[in-house]
Amino acid sequence: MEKSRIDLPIGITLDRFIKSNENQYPNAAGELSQLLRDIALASKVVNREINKAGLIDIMGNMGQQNLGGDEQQKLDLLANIRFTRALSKGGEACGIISEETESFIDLKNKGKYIVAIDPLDGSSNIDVNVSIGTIFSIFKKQTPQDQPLCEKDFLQKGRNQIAAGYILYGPSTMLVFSTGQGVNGFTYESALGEYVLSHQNMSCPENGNIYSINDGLLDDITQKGVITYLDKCRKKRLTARYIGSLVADFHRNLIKGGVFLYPPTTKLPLGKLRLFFEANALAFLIVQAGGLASTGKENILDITPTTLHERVALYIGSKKMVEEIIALLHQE
Ligand code: AHM
Ligand code: MG
Repeated sequence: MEKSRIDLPIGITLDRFIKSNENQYPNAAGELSQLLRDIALASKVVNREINKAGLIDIMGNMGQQNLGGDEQQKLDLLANIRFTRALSKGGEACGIISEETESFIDLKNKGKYIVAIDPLDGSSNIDVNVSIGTIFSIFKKQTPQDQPLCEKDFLQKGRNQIAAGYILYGPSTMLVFSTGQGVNGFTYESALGEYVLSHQNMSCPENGNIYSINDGLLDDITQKGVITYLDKCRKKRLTARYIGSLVADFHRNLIKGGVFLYPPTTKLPLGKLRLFFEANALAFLIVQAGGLASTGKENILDITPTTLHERVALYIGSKKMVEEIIALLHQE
């Protein structure tokens, strides 16, 4: 059954929004609502830590690398601890997999959801006071509840997501999420300690003026169609905008219209971004907002992952722009 969009007034708190949403479903036990509240709570703690990062000695990297080979920053690790702890104590998720850890964690409770999370994305921007983000996906455990949690519970298509969202730690902090009934954005009002609905039923313009790619990759891009697309963008005098924090680049393009590209390169032949921690959640959101997300060959939401940390090429944003990239890649 197609879910109807939630239409609640600007200014309503996240808590009331979640409650009203839940009331539409008489049989809802409130577990997903509680899970979303747990994520929101952890994000407030992370937000506080990010805000004071310049003042105390938690900046800088740890000198160790995570699984993907990226240097782990101290705040990445702190954020990972905060979210894991909140979900573990909350009890609604039975398992969590984070970009920062090799395997999943069995939270050893009766929760029916599993969470995939990138606790702090945009690591190269952490030390320089530029926007960063948290990205999360919520799925249902696939195997029967009484069976121990296993990898199969996590290796699900993005289309199976029950909810997904991100937190953008920018000039203001925002939580943007969807439970499959449109996308809503909440701005954090720190004086009240509350997220407040500020962006109702967000929709991504069908076409846009912005293209976002790391220009330094140009000579390493392995798909001719992408080079052709970028030439066309320049000829059309589109605007190039690239922050290097996926959540921030995505958020801007969602609102203004645009496309984000991270193609396969000679160095990273599968692309850089992780299906499970970055691409899936944003694909779920963009589709809910009327946009599209693709590897160029396949809809992101249709990919069945074979490993937890697998990477994908990512073209995401305004529908017509992504369709044009797909068409050019098909001509190769
Ligand atoms: P991270 O998970 O180590 O933070 O890497 C992901 C980030 C994204 O936020 C961003 O879109 C991309 O990496 C930028 O990569 P690059 O520096 O290669 O342009
Ligand atoms: Mg990341």
